Amino acid sequence: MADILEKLTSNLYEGQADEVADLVQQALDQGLAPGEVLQGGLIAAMDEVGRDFKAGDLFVPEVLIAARAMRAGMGVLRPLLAESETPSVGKCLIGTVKGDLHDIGKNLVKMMLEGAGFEAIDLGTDVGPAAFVDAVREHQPQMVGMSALLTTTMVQMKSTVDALEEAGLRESIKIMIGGAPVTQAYAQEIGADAYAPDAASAVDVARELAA
Ligand code: B1M
Repeated sequence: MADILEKLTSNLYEGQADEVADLVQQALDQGLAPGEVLQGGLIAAMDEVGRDFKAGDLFVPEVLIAARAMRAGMGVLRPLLAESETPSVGKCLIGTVKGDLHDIGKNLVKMMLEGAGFEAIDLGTDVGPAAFVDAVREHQPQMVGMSALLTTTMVQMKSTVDALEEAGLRESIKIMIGGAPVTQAYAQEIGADAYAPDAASAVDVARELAA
């Protein structure tokens, strides 16, 4: 049993999407529960990817390839997890703010969050404050993540925090922000709960916020 999870972890780390999907099925056929395959195989591997990315031993393309393999594995697991009602670690909305079309970093954060067991709802790019507010009402997440890559659009993060406050939703959610021009000081200045400098740190921060 441990063998198959080890194989799964190493194949995911290497980004072998087809093998990962096969190994997930094999693990299930051997009698492992979907939640065990998720935690001990897929999430364990993405944790390792996150650690190595943070340490500078892996780069963006490798992380994206591993995340694609993660999605292949999740394709097999998702219907079973829904059936067995394995709880997600938390629900997170994520989007790139209004006026900003950069989404590579945001997508990476989303994939890493999913890799860590979060349900991540992607609002896409160019997401205005009103759209964040509507989505919070609709999905009732524990967390909202905003990404901005332009100094001219990061101000939209403040507008969104204000809009959530005005809508009476601020207390029900945690807000994490990130993106190249964003800093911890800026997060404090605009009243966000947290800042993460990269996708792997975003997972650590999300875990803290969800705790
Ligand atoms: Co644009 N662009 N771009 N661009 N672009 C930058 C950001 C820029 C720094 C380039 C430069 O001039 N040196 C500059 C911004 C300058 C500034 O404001 N200070 C810039 C500019 C000016 C522009 C345009 C205005 C150019 C123009 O048209 N004149 C224009 C704006 C369009 C718009 O958004 N309205 C524009 C357009 C584009 C493309 C469309 C061509 C393309 C985007 C494609 C896409 O995303 N689908 C693009 C790209 C690719 C870049 C660079 C080269 C790379 C960005 C990237 O993807 N990095 C960028 C220069 C650079 O950064 N070297 C640049 C890789 C990615 C993995 O990193 O996004 O930082 P990053 O995400 C990291 C962290 O920041 C963090 O985790 C991620 C992974 O570790 N993170 C979060 C991100 N979001 C997070 C959220 C979190 C937590 C962590 O919590 C929720």
